[in-house]
Amino acid sequence: MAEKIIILGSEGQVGTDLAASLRAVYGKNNVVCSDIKPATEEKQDLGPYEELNVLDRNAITETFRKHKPTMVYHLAAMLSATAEKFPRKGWDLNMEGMFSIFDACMEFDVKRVFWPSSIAVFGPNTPRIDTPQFCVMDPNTIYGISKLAGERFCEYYHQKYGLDVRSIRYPGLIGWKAKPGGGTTDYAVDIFHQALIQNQYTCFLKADTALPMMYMDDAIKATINVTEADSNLIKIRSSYNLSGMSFDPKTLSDEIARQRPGFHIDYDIDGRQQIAESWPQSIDDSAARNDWGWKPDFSLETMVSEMLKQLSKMGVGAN
Ligand code: AKB
Repeated sequence: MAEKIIILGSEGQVGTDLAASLRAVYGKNNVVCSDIKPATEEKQDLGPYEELNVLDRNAITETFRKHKPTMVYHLAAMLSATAEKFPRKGWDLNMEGMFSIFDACMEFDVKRVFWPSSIAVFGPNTPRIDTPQFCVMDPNTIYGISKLAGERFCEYYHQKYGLDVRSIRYPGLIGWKAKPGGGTTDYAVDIFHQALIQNQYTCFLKADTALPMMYMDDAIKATINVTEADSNLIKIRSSYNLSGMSFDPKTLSDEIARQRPGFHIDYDIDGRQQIAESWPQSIDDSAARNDWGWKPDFSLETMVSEMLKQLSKMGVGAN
């Protein structure tokens, strides 16, 4: 049977890249994009698009009835920094959104569901270097708490109801097609825009705050690979640790300056520093490597060169 895919949250940072990749593989009409943002002619030219609020169960039922998806990627969520500003809204969107999509997947017999978790599930008492797959998890942000609860429900829905949910813990993601919104790791995308615009960036995290990061192409590869892997290979039904690279703002800015002489970084630390300090610095992803063959392609050097190249092509910093 031909696959029919629905992406919830397709206008976000991951959704934008994922939609393009899935449409290239499955054909544009077999990938339905949906987001709370209104439809535009431009979006509809790229393929089917539904304006959809993941908290609106009736609208979700209608959309699933209309498109009969075989696979669902549920990406709609509020990220760490924004959820700290709007805790109740963050909790409701992240949890209720997940329940409404999982329930619709059960009702319409969806074959597979992808739901992203995050390094935010870890907390101040988690080992911060090479963070193990299984360890103390005591997140102290609303986003992290909702992601950890979500992971438990992924496993629960799989064990109790047989829903085939797959999940990975995204590190900070760096891509050029869309900007992130409201995360603690957003500096690692903004820095490239500012490097091209004014060869200078003011960072909201301290110079030596190392965090796990990943180039978007690797994140999309992992997302599609874990969702399409044979069911018997998916041994962890909560969420897989995933690693690409780890760096701090100083190391990233040194590499940008190497590739773009004259670039310099300043620091003006804000509340996101506290969130970053509760997260791991690097991740042990051996379970993902062993179970479904995960392997990243991009290093710090190749990621920086791709980001500068692609954003320049888009005209960022021109004139
Ligand atoms: C955030 O910073 O909130 C996200 C994440 C690590 O999940 N990028």
